[in-house]
Order: sequence, then C-alpha cells, then structure tokens
Amino acid sequence: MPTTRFSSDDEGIDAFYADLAEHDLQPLWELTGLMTAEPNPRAVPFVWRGKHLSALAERSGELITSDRRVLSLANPGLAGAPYAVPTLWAGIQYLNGREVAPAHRHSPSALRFVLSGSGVFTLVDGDPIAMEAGDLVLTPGWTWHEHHNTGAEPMAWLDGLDVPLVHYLDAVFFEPGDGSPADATAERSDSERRYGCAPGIVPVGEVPVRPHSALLTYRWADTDRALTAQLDQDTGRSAVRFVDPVSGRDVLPTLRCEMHRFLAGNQPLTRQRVGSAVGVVLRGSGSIALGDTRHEVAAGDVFAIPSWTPVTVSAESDLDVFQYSDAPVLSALGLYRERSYSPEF
Ligand code: GTQ
Ligand code: FE2
Repeated sequence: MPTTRFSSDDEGIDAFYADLAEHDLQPLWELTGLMTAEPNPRAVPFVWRGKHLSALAERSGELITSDRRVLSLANPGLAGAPYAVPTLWAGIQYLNGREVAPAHRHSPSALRFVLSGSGVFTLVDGDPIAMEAGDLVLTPGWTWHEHHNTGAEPMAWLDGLDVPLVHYLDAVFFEPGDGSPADATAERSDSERRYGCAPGIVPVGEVPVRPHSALLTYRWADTDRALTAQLDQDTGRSAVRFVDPVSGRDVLPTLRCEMHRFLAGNQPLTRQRVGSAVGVVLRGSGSIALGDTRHEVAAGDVFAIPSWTPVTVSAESDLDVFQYSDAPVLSALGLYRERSYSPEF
C-alpha cells in the first residue's frame, strides 16, 4: 500500500506527488506537526479518582482469578492504549488474602508504591520485601518477582512500569517462573540490610555494576523524615528524589521517583518538565492544576502529567504526592529541560 498521497493545484507537482506516494516517499515541505515550538503531547492531563480505583479493584478481587490482577490506567488521549502516558504504565494491582501472584521476570522495570494496607511480600530475586503504606519497592528489569499476601485482608497498590517505552523500543522479553512459589518472609530484606542501614554506608568490597539501585525499597519512615527535615518554612514545600545509595543515580535506568510535600496553604510554584510523569496522592487534600484545569484531589487519586504540562499544587491539608517519570531517559538523551515560575492566579 502506497503511503500518504499529497496533492497540489499545480498539475506537474500533483503528478510528482502521486509518484512520491507510489514510491513510499513524502515531501517534508508539506508535513506539519513535525517540529513544534514546544512538545505537543497526545496524552491528556487526567485524574483517576482513588475512590473509583479502590472500588473497582475490590470488584476485580471478587470476580477475576488471574496471575496478575491489575487495572491499567488508560489515558483517554492515547487511542485506547493501556498506558497512563506514552512511556509509562500505571496499574492498580489487587491481591486477596493468602493469595500469590507467581514468579516471572521481564525486561521492563517496575516499581510498587503502597497507598495503604500491609501483609504483602514481594520477592525480588528471592529477597522478601514487606510492603507497607508509603513504601516504594523496586523490581528492576529482568529480576524475578512474585507477590505473596501473607495476611487475611486483601491489599492493593500502584504499579509503575516502563512497559510502553520498552515496547516502542522492541525490547520486551518475558520469562515465566517454574511455578513453585518461594514463600520466604523476613523482617528486613537483604537489600535493606546491606544498603539501607544508614545513609552513606555501604558494604566494603566490589560493588556489582548494575543499571539499577542496590537498595530495592525506600521506607515511608525514611521518606517522611527526609521530607520533614528538608521542608522550606517560607514556601511550605519539600521534595526528595530516590537514588541508588551506591551510585547516586536514579533508582531505575528508565524511571525517576520523587516524593513531594506541600503544607496546607503552601506557596505554589508552577513546574514544567520535558517527559511524562504519573503522580499519586498518598495523604492530604488540595488542588492540582494540570495546564488550564484545576482538579480537587484527595488521597488515592492518580494523575497523568503529559510532557511540558504546567503543574501547580496548592494544599488544603498537608499533602504528600509520590511521582514517577521517564526523566532518566530524557536526561540520558540530552533532551531533559525543566522550568519553574510563580503562577499567575
Ligand atoms: O506485578 O509483575 O502492573 O508484570 C504489570 C506487569 C504488574 C507485576 C503490572 C507486571 C506486574
Ligand atoms: Fe511483573
């Protein structure tokens, strides 16, 4: 099938355009939208309501038996693709009490962010990591992982993956486990014991060069302490980034993770960043302006931030927002930019 045929009022040019199409060629001078003054994302700024997410996840728990019971957050601008933004997957995973999501591994990297509940252990290459509210847990690309709900109560959490990006790059690999669940539990994961004991202290010896963080979980108590310590009293804001304690780099080669705190009545700041992001409200309430639209948000709400969308957060009660983005990719390619300014309300 020949490619798009362009047309012209000039007979000679029109015939030329027909021949171009016949040979699967297109004239640059007729193309629009290739070079825009600024990013022009197809994804739209969007909010999924926490109350809907939890109710629907709960129904999936009653109705569906599946290895991975996950509702994918599908951005309405992305033509039916199951992606929150063009490069990132966001999903609500739900495990009933005593349920297991069996082991597998894949080249896309994943993170889990827990909004509430407890009882689930994620085993990453056999290392059991307990998941509790406010915790960030990593399952880097090609690590084996399985989830065990050791409690009687169901538990849900947010999954963030780079699936769409890896898919566009035609780099998806997947391997199922052998089906025998390794149901280890531990007070503290091996990864935390070695790399999460104290800030800046890591074991002596050869550190294996890995593209991802040596520390596989970041506990809420630590995040909370950092946010409190770094609060700017004038602006009522603090923001922290999660990094590999060994290299100082982002936690995953494709994903940057941050936690932002806004005290009630904070001084707002508008931020624009190149690349796509997903945010989730852990605690508090307020309004988040995405472009020209202000959304009232509360704990559990998840939102999509397409590239270069101005974001302004105003807290009504102290607000904690977790965010993950594809910034390491943009950065590695020399494409990252950001700017911030005082909003004009
Ligand atoms: O927990 O292993 O939301 O493989 C999507 C793909 C979760 C998982 C998702 C996955 C997983
Ligand atoms: Fe997985």
